[in-house]
Amino acid sequence: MVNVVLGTQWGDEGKGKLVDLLVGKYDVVARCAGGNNAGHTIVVDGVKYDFHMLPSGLINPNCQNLLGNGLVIHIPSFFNELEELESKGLKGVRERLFISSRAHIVFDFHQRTDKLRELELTSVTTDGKNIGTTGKGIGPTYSTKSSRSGIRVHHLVNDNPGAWEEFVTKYKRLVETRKQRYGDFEYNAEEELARYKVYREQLKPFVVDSVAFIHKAISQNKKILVEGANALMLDIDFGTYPYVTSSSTGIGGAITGLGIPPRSIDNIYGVVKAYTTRVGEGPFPTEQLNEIGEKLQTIGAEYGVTTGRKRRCGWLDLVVLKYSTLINGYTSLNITKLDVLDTFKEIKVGVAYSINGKKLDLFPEDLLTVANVDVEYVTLPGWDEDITSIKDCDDLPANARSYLKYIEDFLGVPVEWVGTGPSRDSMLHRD
Ligand code: 2SA
Ligand code: GDP
Ligand code: MG
Repeated sequence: MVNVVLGTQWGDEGKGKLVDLLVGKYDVVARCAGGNNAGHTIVVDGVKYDFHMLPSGLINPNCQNLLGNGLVIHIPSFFNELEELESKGLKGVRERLFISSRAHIVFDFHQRTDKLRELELTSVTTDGKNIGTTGKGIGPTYSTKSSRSGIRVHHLVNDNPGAWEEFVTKYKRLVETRKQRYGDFEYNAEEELARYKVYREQLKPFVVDSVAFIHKAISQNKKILVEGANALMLDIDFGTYPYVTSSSTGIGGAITGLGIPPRSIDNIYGVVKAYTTRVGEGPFPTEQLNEIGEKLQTIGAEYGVTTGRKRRCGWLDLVVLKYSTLINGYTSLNITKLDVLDTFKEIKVGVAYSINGKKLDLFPEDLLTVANVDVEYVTLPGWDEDITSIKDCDDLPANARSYLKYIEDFLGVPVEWVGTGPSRDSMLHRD
């Protein structure tokens, strides 16, 4: 059985919490795309665990965890995150964690050029806007991957004679081409190489051929959960390009990032925040640059886990969700953070876009169009009641149930889970 958890909006919908809730039933949790830009928080027994790159399945002591070939991995951050989780009491983490030999390595120069590119964008774009990346080197590493000059994990850990020398040559060539592109920025390549000589040995026990790993698990009928990172509207093809991340964050990334056949996938769970948030630049039609947005931001504690940035906030956008559902084919949904809406007397939902009075059929590809759409809203009554201690969906206030039903009917996808608070037990399940 292979099930997939995906972000449906612009990220931070609460995917980590759903994965944490589900992992008890799974043998393997696999990440398929992105790197340490996929921050999420899981709260278990009052302890808050921050994840950036590692799979959330590490919380379950019986679960194996894989970083697939579609990932880009900054090795110092990998070890830092591992040590931080161990210091919070997670046991046996090292024995249950595996890295694909085909994943690409994020070097410090990728992170440096991520920031240099952001600076450059502020001067070369007409609106002076950069992407608002996490600065973790994600885009530059996918760039070197696509231009076929990237360095993969197997290049580092290879024991064949001459392999280390070849790694050094590739590395130096890459640093040189980055300097040609960005100017001779100060960079201590020899120091980084010395560190990698040590990482090489430290990393070996984690490295696997992930194709063999995942197909063995499938053939043994193991239960596999694919943990999506970021979200559909940040997808390199389908998101609000160029204000996107550099990987396939939708269902396509689950397939190419792990090497699994589409037919092996059973369920695709879409995680939907009951309102919308976005970090970084880019258009956001239902954004509320007013006291409503501020209230959502404050009650929802909307800060980036990786960079601490304030998240922009607005109403739920069903035009986005319809588009996201078409592409990813969700079999059921998890509506999260419904409790954040508890004190709103009225709740608006974006249901259509129009431009110059003409209704659009679908979320548009052109950002100038997105930036200029008029959003048609439907106003639904709030419930004005604390739902955080409710244990059964049937006990939710009538208006909260109507809100969920409205989403279900609009998208034609059943709501299977409802989040009513940050902790593990604040999740209602509907059969
Ligand atoms: P990048 O660094 O190249 O992937 O950035 C490109 C765009 O993708 C957005 N992005 C994200 N949006 C929401 N959450 C993300 N993860 C962290 C979190 C972010 C943080 O969980 O909060 O801590 O700030 C994430 N990662 C990338 C990014 O904002 C750019 O718009
Ligand atoms: P992810 O990137 O999709 O995994 O999401 P993040 O962890 O970055 O952001 C979601 C945030 O919302 C985290 O701080 C969660 O603890 C919190 N959260 C998740 N579900 C709920 C919920 O139902 N209610 C509330 N109040 N918080 C939630
Ligand atoms: Mg997140």
